[in-house]
Amino acid sequence: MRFILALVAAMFLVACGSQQPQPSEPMVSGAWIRTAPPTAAVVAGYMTLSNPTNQAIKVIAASSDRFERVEFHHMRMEGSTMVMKQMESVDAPANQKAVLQPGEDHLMLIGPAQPVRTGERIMINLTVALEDGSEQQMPVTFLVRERAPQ
Ligand SMILES: [Cu+2]
Repeated sequence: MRFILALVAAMFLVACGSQQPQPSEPMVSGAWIRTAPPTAAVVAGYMTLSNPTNQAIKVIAASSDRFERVEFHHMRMEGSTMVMKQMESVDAPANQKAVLQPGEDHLMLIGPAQPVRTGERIMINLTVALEDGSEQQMPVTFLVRERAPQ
């Protein structure tokens, strides 16, 4: 009896698996913007860009109605000082991820039209360049929150 149940469970898993194929498109998950004081001139955005394809992809531009400008920044310690440097793109090699997270790479969202508020959802449009030279637009909803999603 136990064996039959296990077999049924296995068949069920197989059936579910075939209905939900692996994502074959680049995808963004866990997109969020850190809550900032109303006077903040810049805020930071974070996300994970998954690239399940066999070609490298790069986010080469980002824009949003809510901000004057969106840049890609890399953050690191120089001695005891935290230094931010602008990056040309966010790169996800074939079958890998690009992770933007606090203390490291991030989207620098410059000049908010209005202050960002906890719980608010903000759309940022990413321009993704594929290895073959084609580009695609990827609109991503960022959730404004106080800390990183678990
Ligand atoms: Cu920055």
